Amino acid sequence: TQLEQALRNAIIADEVDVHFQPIVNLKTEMVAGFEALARWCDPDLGYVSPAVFVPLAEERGFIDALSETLLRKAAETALQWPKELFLSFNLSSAQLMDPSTSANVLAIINRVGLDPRRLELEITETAVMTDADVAQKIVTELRAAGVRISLDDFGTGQSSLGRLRDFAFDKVKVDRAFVSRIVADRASEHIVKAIIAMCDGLELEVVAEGIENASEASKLQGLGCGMGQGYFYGKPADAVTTLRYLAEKY
Ligand code: G
Ligand code: G
Ligand code: MN
Ligand code: NA
Repeated sequence: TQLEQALRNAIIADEVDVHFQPIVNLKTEMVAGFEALARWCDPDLGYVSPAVFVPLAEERGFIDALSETLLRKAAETALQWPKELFLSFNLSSAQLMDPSTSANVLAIINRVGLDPRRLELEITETAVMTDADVAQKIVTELRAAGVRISLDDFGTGQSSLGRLRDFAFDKVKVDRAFVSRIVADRASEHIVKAIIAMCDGLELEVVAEGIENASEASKLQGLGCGMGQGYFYGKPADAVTTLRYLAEKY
């Protein structure tokens, strides 16, 4: 298709970009790290969402090429940040079914010179479910190298608490569907409260996603949520804007 060809060309021409969204420590409100988010604007097709082109690359079998470009760019940018900030990068489900993913990821950051302990990989429950044995092996190899693993979009879709027990995660990202209702809806508040308590017990860090205003932020602070992310703290921004943001904060 036209879209597929345009995307293939954009990868070769190095035109797919990476933006960065801050993830903050909710107690100090200091930036702890950034999530890398792919951005692509084609001259003819205009802005295309990663929710469209990531699945397309998976389907057509070139997610490795796309992801390699994105991770390389993201890691190069992360080297310009203060050393303690982490880089959080999304892995797609197809990558969690491919046993060579762990070696590929480690080779890329090694080439760039990013310490694996500064890298976090976000994976979804759906991805883990497809082939749990392969996913488990990939995650074990990455964690052995010091990379941390986050469970993305927690609480929606195919949530299973058994997965938290059986699978080695470091962090849980609470889906923004809960956060966006946390002020108005008691049920959402109770659910988030329970997730935080459970994660405390399991020694997992918690990130609340999609915080858009001060009342959501203070509610989550009151519940003892460790970390937060959302438009209230910063929208995804390009590498240069991100550096400027850091310069103002530090
Ligand atoms: O940034 P935005 O809300 O448009 O992202 C839409 C979806 O695309 C989200 O689910 C996000 O996780 C996913 N996404 C964004 N960047 C990447 C990426 O680099 N790799 C993968 N696999 N998914 C990404
Ligand atoms: O699936 P994943 O959680 O990786 O998707 C992250 C997406 O959420 C990004 O595309 C980002 O643009 C979007 N996002 C980040 N913060 C907010 C927010 O505060 N509100 C909304 N509506 N979307 C957000
Ligand atoms: Mn994510
Ligand atoms: Na998410």
